[in-house]
Amino acid sequence: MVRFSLIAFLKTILNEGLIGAMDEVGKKFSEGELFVPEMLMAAQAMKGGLGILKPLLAEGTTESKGTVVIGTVKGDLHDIGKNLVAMMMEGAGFNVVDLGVDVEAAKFVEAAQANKAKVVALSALLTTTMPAMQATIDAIKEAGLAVKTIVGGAPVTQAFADQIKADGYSDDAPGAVELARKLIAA
Ligand code: B12
Repeated sequence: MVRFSLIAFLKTILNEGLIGAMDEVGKKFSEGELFVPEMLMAAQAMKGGLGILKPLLAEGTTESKGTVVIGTVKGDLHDIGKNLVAMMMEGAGFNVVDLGVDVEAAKFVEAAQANKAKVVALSALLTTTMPAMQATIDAIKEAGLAVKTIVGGAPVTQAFADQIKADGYSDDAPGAVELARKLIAA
């Protein structure tokens, strides 16, 4: 009971405090009211907040549910959403191999092979880097890996995920965890 309410509390901090504030920053950037330095400051604050939440969310999980390789695709430096997905995956008991940002397709393939990953999770925040998701999924299929691919990030949609033949899409981090669970069980 206590654990349940702690998780609900952490989710409120995440969704209403951290992510809500970041949405506001994005809106103000679009409207020309904030600029890249302010976005960077907001990103630093978000990272600090996530650093505090991460150990609390991971508490109490023991047995690994399998390995998830995650990264932001080639050309893209945004990592807040990716970090959030990684953190929630860890919290849910997955072993997470985080390749960071600006990750080449070949690196995803290599890491998935080396770590016997069950899921490869790709993040992209720019419309210009969405094609790198397609290139990565193509490379994974060409390598013949028995791994499920999931995609996400603000510009990504279910239709785009279907188009590039990803196994799954979610618009948020808890959804990403659910997807990974379902795909592994299937
Ligand atoms: C912070 C930020 C930055 C920071 C990034 C810092 C960092 N360490 O990440 C900095 C300042 C570096 C930056 C740079 C740029 N940015 Co920027 N940035 C943002 C901003 C404000 C917030 C992004 C964010 O972190 N959101 C919060 C997280 C939690 O949300 P999220 O990433 O969407 O993730 C959630 C879901 O999408 C999902 N998810 C994410 N990944 C995955 C993966 C999987 C597998 C799954 C299932 C789900 C999933 O779960 C997450 C949690 O719920 C957005 C605006 C916005 N509101 O999106 C612009 C935005 C993405 N940036 C934009 C732009 C244009 C740029 C620059 C080109 C600016 C410039 N002129 O230099 C550069 C690009 C640099 C590069 N090559 O990548 C545009 C993109 C426009 C477009 N359509 O392509 C946006 C939309 C701003 C705007 N309104 O114009 N940016």
